[in-house]
Amino acid sequence: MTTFDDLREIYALPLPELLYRAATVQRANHDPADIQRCALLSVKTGGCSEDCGYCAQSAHYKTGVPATPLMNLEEVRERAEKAKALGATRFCMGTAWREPKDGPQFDRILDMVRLVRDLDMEACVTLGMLTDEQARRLKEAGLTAYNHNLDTSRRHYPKVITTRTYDDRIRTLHAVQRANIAVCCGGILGMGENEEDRLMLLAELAQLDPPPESIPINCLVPIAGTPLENAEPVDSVELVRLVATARIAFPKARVRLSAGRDRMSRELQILCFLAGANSIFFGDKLLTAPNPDASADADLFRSMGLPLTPNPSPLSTGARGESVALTPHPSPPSGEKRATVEASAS
Ligand code: SAM
Ligand code: DTB
Ligand code: SF4
Repeated sequence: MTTFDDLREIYALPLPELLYRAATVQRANHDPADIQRCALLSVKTGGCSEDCGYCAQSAHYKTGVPATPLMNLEEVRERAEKAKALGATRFCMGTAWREPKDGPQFDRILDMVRLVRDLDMEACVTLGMLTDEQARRLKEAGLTAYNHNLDTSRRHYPKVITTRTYDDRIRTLHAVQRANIAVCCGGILGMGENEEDRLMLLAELAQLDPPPESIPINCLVPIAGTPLENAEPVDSVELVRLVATARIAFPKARVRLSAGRDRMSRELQILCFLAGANSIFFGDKLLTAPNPDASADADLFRSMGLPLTPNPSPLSTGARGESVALTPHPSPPSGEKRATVEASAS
């Protein structure tokens, strides 16, 4: 198992060596042209009882995000079909809940999972804390992965969230694993933690058995009205180092470059992909915050010379193991386009 000391050693390598090792691990375990695109939908927004210091949806802060009821199935179906047509291979749904209550709302979530699976996409949900029985029912509905982030190190956690503990989070991760659902678990950079805290988070992830199937690395999207509204942006090279370290420590995982891409240059995002990130959220909105829009991401992929198909080579597989190709390959980038230096989104 990778320890904190191992991680620190990897992280501190000279950057060219670190990137070389990360790219080597990447190529040994993945098709380097395969960057998964996941769609994200907030199926129940706002009014959450937790006090997560980064979150637009906490009822503890005045963020201007109104609480809305749980979406109906038809709306979710429409969004999922659209996402699939745009090339998403995973559909992720989030709720602003501390935990789901059993009853009609949880039953509707199960139906949402079924409808996404029936569209042949991977289904992921993030609903807060779960019981063993809820995890079992999600598995039965066909859930591919459960997203539940540890967010930061154990020691930094109480500075960000007071309404639940680190061990509460770990208990849910274990319930998910007992139900044989893949774990999607990562964190947020830029919440006042230092580089050691970030490595401590990776060390916690390394203790999960099996290790997470996917690791979202979010950069804080500062939300006006939350305690972290004025947090400093994350240093770009620190982000790249962390992505590369995660790639080396978790060779098989999808390392997902998650929130915060709309404030990253195209070049920084590309550096993260070279460092081993192989998944993004796409669509112009995350849960409540902005994300690069479809045309910015089309530019990003075009500039890398990567096709916009969900599975660009026979090495990659679709939601249920089969190869799928939904859209034609784009034409290769023009020389003029490649020479342009510009920020990717905004
Ligand atoms: N309520 C559930 C929970 O907390 O587990 C699920 C929804 S919650 C919004 C999903 C994840 O989004 C959080 O665990 C956090 O890591 C991430 N997140 C929330 N607000 C964010 C922000 N402003 N910037 C970056 N990531 C954020
Ligand atoms: C994750 O790690 N990042 C996504 C997803 N899992 C659910 C959420 C990002 C939220 C960004 C802030 C917002 O949209 O409110
Ligand atoms: Fe609620 Fe999740 Fe936001 Fe925390 S991160 S306030 S639990 S929606």
